[in-house]
Amino acid sequence: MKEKIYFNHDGGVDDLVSLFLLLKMDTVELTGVSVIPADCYLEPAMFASRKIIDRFGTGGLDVAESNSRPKNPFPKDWRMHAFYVDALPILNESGTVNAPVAEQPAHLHLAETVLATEEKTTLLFTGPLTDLARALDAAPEIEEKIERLVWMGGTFREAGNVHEPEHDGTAEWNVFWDPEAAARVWDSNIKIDLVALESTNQVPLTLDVRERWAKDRKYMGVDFLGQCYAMVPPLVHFSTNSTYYLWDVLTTAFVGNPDLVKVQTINSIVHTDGPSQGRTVETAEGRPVNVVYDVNRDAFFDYMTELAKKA
Ligand code: AGV
Ligand code: CA
Repeated sequence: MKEKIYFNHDGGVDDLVSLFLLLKMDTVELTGVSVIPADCYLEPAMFASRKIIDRFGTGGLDVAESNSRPKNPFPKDWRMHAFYVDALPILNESGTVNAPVAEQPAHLHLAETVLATEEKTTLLFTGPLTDLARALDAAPEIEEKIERLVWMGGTFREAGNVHEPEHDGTAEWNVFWDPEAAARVWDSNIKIDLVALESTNQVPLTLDVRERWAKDRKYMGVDFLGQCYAMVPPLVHFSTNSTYYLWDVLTTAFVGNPDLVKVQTINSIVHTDGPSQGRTVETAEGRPVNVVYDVNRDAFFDYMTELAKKA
């Protein structure tokens, strides 16, 4: 039987590519999609999501809008990316947008979808955890219907990827945007699989990957990958604040093919205040999380490119 997946994302290039790849996996069934305006603006990210579902899906999915708010907002330049994906000709050829907008806000849509699904649901989150924290407060009974949470977030390395005033650089952005939400989920009994910077650092966007997608652009889905990853800066000489990694796509690929990675269980807490807010720290008193700390890089890029060829 196919694994039931509910996907909450925040409209970045790799979030939207993740949605596309999920629609191409025959081992999973998407039960719901929602969008949180964290690393995106909501309107273009909603349109892009609905158009990706129309173009690459088989129908039957609506998309819910989050009304969650940040503690620490994302930089505007990064949030603009959703406008570029939404404008791609490949998503606008039909001139129509069919996938409906859900009536409920994302956190209630999540709760309703999980309760309405007979089997337990795997939650896939590639942005902050705010909608899950709010869903748990609004409908605590969902907890026992959640198989596990797979989240792109956190790191146990010294260096995170937040480079902001008043912060010490130890956090990963999806935790930093709303540290309390992560702490709320840590407080639950949900099983957590964390795709942390340890593994995502091993899959930067590089020029050889772009060249590979360019060579195979005769496949519509591979052309779509190439167009999307033309919008963001690759790793060339050294990593900068804006260098792009395949953070969320690795997280999504882990759901479809867990053999790509290595996992280790770590007890951890989340810092919610001060200059280290959003930092995930290993400590014996913490709760267990399964950390994806290593990936077979070549097998990962092969896997996602082969999925794209099915489009
Ligand atoms: O921290 C990684 C998360 C992922 O969910 N996001 C991007 C991915 O969607 C935030 C982020 C960190 N560095 C970034 C980010 C960058 N250089 N550009 C855009 N987003
Ligand atoms: Ca994201």
